[in-house]
Amino acid sequence: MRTFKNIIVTGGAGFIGSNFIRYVFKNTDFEGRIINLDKLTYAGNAESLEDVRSEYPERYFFEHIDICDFDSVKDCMERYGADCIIHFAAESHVDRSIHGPADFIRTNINGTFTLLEVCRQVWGDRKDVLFHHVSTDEVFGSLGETGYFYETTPYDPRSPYSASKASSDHIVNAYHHTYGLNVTMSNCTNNYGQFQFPEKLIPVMLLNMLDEKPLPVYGDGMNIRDWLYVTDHCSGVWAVVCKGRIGETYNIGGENEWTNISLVNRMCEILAEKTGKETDYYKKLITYVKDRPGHDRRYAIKCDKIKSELGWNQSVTFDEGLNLTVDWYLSNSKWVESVRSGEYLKWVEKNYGGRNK
Ligand code: NAD
Ligand code: TDX
Repeated sequence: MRTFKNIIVTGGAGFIGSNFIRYVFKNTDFEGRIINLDKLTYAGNAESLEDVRSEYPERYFFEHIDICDFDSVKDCMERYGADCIIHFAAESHVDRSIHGPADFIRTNINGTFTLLEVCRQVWGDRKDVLFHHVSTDEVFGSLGETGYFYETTPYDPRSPYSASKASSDHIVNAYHHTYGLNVTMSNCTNNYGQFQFPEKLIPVMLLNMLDEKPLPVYGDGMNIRDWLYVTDHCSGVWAVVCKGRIGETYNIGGENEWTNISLVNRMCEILAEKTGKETDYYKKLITYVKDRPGHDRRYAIKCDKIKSELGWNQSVTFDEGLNLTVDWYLSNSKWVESVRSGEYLKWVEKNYGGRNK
């Protein structure tokens, strides 16, 4: 079991990173400090961790830094004496990568490379340190009706997003094999839960239902995704960080496949139960729209390795997770509005000196 004193979490103001930081403080026996290193792009919202900031003022720190900025990352690592980096920061939305791939290449590839270079310089040959890289099942490509992605499945990325993540995975592995850097990696399926930016399927659908707007289902709605509740991803990452074998990759999955259209229908039912409206009131909003170019048909992951080696398991069922998620969005309309309107940028300006420009 590895222990660390000063962990840098990159992308800690994003959806999974913010849930991860909260998870580690509240659900593990970690006693050290966490430094949230984030550029605060449109997807980052430091306010998502306001509860953590006020509960752990001596142990939680925020650094407004771009992972592509070598000098600032190096200074941050040295100032805090970081002995672990858990790397979530990325451009993460496939649709955006189709419309504008440049940021994906810059952050996901050059940013990961920059972090690794800093680690190599600052850590040298130290073996009491760890670089954990958070990646995705999308690097494996697209499945037909049968089969699964294993850790050994050859990479076959097909969108600018997945190609940039695949590239970063290879660079991480290269730093392990070539320079002996202590690394671990995890590749996870689709996450959902609180604080997810309203550009991904579940929050888009939910917020459109509430606003009585069309529910845009791409193509024939029969694309399949494997869904995992975000805190189950967090516990998986933490298990790999603490116990995973150095140089190894672990798949993390929900074992919970849904076609997009069945999922949207299920969300209509859940919301109708909560609002007292007829299910059809929401279902009539479903609108089939033009498909995403190169839309991967099916993702499904086998995660036996993390289960048998590290004792990890999912703990939240899909119905529980969807109910928790819907309840959270219903009672956090202020967060939703601030993210949608850019109001949180004003908050950042007030709290972090207006550097989020
Ligand atoms: P997100 O888009 O919600 O958050 C990304 C965070 O990274 C934001 O806080 C943003 O400000 C920050 N960031 C972006 N560019 C940066 C830069 N240059 N320097 C510093 N910070 C920067 O993403 P997410 O959904 O939380 O995903 C986190 C990680 O998990 C990503 O690496 C993603 O590839 C991976 N992943 C996501 C999912 C999913 O379903 N969302 C599934 C598997 C893996
Ligand atoms: O409005 C929509 N309508 C729709 O039909 C949106 C936003 C999505 N979709 C479809 C496309 C996908 O088949 O729903 C599915 C899920 O789409 P996204 O939420 O955009 O996720 P996906 O493209 O599967 O990628 C996600 O999972 C893997 C994350 O965004 C990635 O960061 C992660 O690596």
